[in-house]
Amino acid sequence: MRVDVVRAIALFVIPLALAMVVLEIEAGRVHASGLTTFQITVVNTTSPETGITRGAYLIHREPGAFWSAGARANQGLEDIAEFASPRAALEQMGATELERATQRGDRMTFEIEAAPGQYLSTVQMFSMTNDAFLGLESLALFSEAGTAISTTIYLEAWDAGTEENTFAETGYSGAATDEPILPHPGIQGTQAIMMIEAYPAMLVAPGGGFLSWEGPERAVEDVFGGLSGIQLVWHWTGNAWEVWGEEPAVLRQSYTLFPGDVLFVLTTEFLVIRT
Ligand SMILES: [Ca+2]
Ligand SMILES: [Ca+2]
Repeated sequence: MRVDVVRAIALFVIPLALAMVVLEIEAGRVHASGLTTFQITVVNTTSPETGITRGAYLIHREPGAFWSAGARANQGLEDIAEFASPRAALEQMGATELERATQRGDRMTFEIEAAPGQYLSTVQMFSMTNDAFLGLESLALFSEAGTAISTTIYLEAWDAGTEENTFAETGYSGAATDEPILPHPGIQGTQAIMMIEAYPAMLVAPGGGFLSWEGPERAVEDVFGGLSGIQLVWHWTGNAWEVWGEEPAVLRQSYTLFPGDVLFVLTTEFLVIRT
């Protein structure tokens, strides 16, 4: 039985691969819709231990759009670095809020969607400092060939250059300064680990095809909701095919997809399945 399944998968995967090659030709259109999901996890490894507050991330096309080493801080960065307020970054730059990771060992996870040519930048404040921040600066999310990148980044502390570093003597508000963004002189070494996992979209040609789920754990409703053309979805349980639904309404019930799950999808339309 298992051999038959493998053979059947091979018969469908080869035509699917050809379909993907054709689709690559239309890469501009496909990529413009932002088909790659990235799951990003930040782990607090601060030393000495402190909190990483809420902040913001920005997906952008120009390197340095949020911040860059050696430049002056904009309002979005300054407000996060000084008092953990992402409001200016959200309102003036179109950034998105990030959650906190309060103690060493705490982790926070968020997801983004991005297209080739886009960069990711993040900013979060260090508790118990004047204007120290944890940040990722303009990470290219794709190779020049357009392949989504999974990677691990070791983040260090930066000085926003907008306040004197006098926290131990005078408290949260240091005197204003006008200095460039530089590595923080008082907080050295890795302060957080950021793991970035790319989950590109999957494609099924009209007629149908097998799908090996490569995304994170997901409710089927979130994956298939909004797609049209689906006639039938079967799920391989390990020794038999189980019918999951004959129409999208059924698929919007309580099934969950796990990494490695194999599906067979019968469809009348070309499906772009976002992970
Ligand atoms: Ca400073
Ligand atoms: Ca200030």
